Amino acid sequence: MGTSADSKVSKTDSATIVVMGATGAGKSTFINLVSNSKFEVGYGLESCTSEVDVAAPFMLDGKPVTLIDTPGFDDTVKTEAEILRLIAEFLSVTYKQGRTLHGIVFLQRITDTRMGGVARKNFRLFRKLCGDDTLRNVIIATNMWGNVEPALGASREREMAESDLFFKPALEKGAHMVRHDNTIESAHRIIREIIGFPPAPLQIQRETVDQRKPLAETGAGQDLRADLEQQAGQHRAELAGLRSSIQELVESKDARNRGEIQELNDSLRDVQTKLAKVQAEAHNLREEHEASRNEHEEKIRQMTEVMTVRETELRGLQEHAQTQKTQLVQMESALHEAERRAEEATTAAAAAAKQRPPPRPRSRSRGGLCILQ
Ligand SMILES: Nc1nc2c(ncn2[C@@H]2O[C@H](COP(=O)(O)OP(=O)(O)OP(=O)(O)O)[C@@H](O)[C@H]2O)c(=O)[nH]1
Ligand SMILES: [Mg+2]
Repeated sequence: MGTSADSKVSKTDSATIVVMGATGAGKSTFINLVSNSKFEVGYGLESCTSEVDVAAPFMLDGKPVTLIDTPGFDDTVKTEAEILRLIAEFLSVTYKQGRTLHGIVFLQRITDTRMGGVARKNFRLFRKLCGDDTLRNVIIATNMWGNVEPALGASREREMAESDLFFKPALEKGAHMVRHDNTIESAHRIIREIIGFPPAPLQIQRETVDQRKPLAETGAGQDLRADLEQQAGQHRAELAGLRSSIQELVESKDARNRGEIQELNDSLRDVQTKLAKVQAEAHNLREEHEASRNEHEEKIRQMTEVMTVRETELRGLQEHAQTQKTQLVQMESALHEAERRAEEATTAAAAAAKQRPPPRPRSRSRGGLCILQ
């Protein structure tokens, strides 16, 4: 392929891993568990993480690992287009800085009774972000096993893995599916596996950086645009239906229909609001606001600078600890050697003492006579 992307390797000898999944899938909990971060964790229906956030790096197998927290596409505060833009901008800035991802953890609750439209759309957009080539760097981790009867969980897991509508196509292209039991050991197993993958740029990074595509023209952007157009089409059809029903009732000039006309007018306003929202979102996706993008990119750059400094500090600490360990080992071995030599000297002295002939009786001379004692 020979693009600039191919020549980019992980900037530092560290691993960067993005954690994704639906709102409430347990992304922040997973990150807090391994990195000792204090990201807010949600207990209600509202989304907790509405920004892309960098966790404190931690060491695993001698390598600093940094996890990136992301909001779900079904965020309750921001629209899908806003979330896509947030994630895409973060990925594009870090990629420009030469930081290539080791992989992605996609968290999926095993407690979800149905992989409905929202969950499927979440995963579809996720796949468009990654592209097929980087699915090898993806681990789909099912969690919340403690909240489901084991046999039921296993049957859902099978269904997700074997259905064309869910994970099967991604698994066939190299993604892995594992269980996460919310323990640090399980999180480490997942991260270790990802650290073992060669870092690879995601499709959205190649598109926005190497091919300089605007967000709306990327695979994920086009997918979202098509979805928004379809929603707008549905709303327009609904509006047309409502208008013609209202027209008929008005033309009948029957006073008894007044209540029904009122209800239909309320529904009409409701659908008009929904249509306006969808249109605004489509506009938001198409429009690139240079000033706000630059401001946001600057924020990300500052965030990633801190990330690099923290990784370097962590590596420095690790090296310092390693040097101290080596010195301690050297001192211990010198001590053992000194003890061994002392023991050898004692043994040699004892052996020499044994081999020495008994001392000849000493004579004492007294007045020229030798008196034997
Ligand atoms: N039983 C169980 N509960 C979990 C697990 N992971 C997360 N939770 C709970 O699920 C809820 C949501 O977790 P979060 O970590 O906030 O989820 P999130 O994906 O970061 O959510 P957003 O930031 O809103 O997108 C919290 O109440 C967590 O305590 C898990 O592995 N097992
Ligand atoms: Mg969160």
